[in-house]
Amino acid sequence: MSSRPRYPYISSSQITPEPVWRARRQWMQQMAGLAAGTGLGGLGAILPGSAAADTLPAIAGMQANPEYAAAKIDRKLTTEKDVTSYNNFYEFGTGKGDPLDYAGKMSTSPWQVQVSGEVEKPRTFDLDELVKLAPQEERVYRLRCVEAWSMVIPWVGYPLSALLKQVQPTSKAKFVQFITDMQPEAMPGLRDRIIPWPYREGLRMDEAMHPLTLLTFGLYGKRLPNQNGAPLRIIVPWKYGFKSGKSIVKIVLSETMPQTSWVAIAPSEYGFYGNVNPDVPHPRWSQSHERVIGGGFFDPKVPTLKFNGYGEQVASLYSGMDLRANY
Ligand SMILES: Nc1nc2c(c(=O)[nH]1)N[C@H]1C(S)=C(S)[C@@H](COP(=O)(O)O)O[C@H]1N2
Ligand SMILES: [Mo]
Repeated sequence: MSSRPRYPYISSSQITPEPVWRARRQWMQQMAGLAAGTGLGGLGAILPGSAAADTLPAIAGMQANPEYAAAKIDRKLTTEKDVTSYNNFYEFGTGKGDPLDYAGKMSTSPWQVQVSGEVEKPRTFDLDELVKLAPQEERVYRLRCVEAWSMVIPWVGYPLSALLKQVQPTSKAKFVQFITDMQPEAMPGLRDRIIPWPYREGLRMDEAMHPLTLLTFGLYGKRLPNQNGAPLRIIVPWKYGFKSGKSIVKIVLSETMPQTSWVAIAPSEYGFYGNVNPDVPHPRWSQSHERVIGGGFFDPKVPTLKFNGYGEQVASLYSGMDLRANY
């Protein structure tokens, strides 16, 4: 994250404009269909290249929710190739290509998630049980990252609130912490002490319960590839990428603000909130503009939007807060 990407630009030879265009067009058609009241299948059913074996059935059958999906996406979807080959997952190394090269060895089945802390009903869920909690929704979001680059990714998942409601947070629950798995045999990055492992992230309770905060199982209608955080991760679309922990095994609710990895390492650079904000530069780079992954070397950067463009939905969570002090 703080280290320079090894190959910061995707060369134009890696871009496949036609499939991008096709995916976007099909997405728009799906949106139009839904707006017209037709219940179409999920992305998994319509996007090209969705290998049936990789499709997560209960998720792929979900329907898109036009309220959250189409309106904010005024850019092309990032190609599946870029989404799955240009990653941050330091357990597998700090290079953007390391997760693709090394995450294949991570074991993702069986998988359980333990939910504990300030809850009335602490419980350990099997992955299948979590998939079954899914309401009929599927959404597309932008993900932005601290390096001031961005992608538009058709994530597949459902609001984290559906899971949190199952365990009944106590009145003391003010924060939620997400803890990533540790598999020393499969994760060469754990030998480097860049992060006090395991990777930990967190949200305030109201952020975690916000309908835009997604418990994510897939992308492009398929199960998450390991490098993107299989078998489940968090996506918080109005925050920088580091807030979205991958390959989560524990969720802990607490009364006090939990420790998070990046705040522990570099508190002056990364705050607990991590809200996308063009007015608050990172100490080592501006956040006013972002490079769109998949564009050409000479494509101009585009202006970054406050809260990643989701201000209408989330700004009220921070009313009265100084977002410069609480970065
Ligand atoms: N466990 C874990 N989760 C993580 C990271 C990590 O290194 N380890 N990197 C974060 C950062 S800095 C970013 S930008 C996003 C990248 O997600 P993506 O590779 O799916 O785009 O994952 C976040 N979640
Ligand atoms: Mo990041």
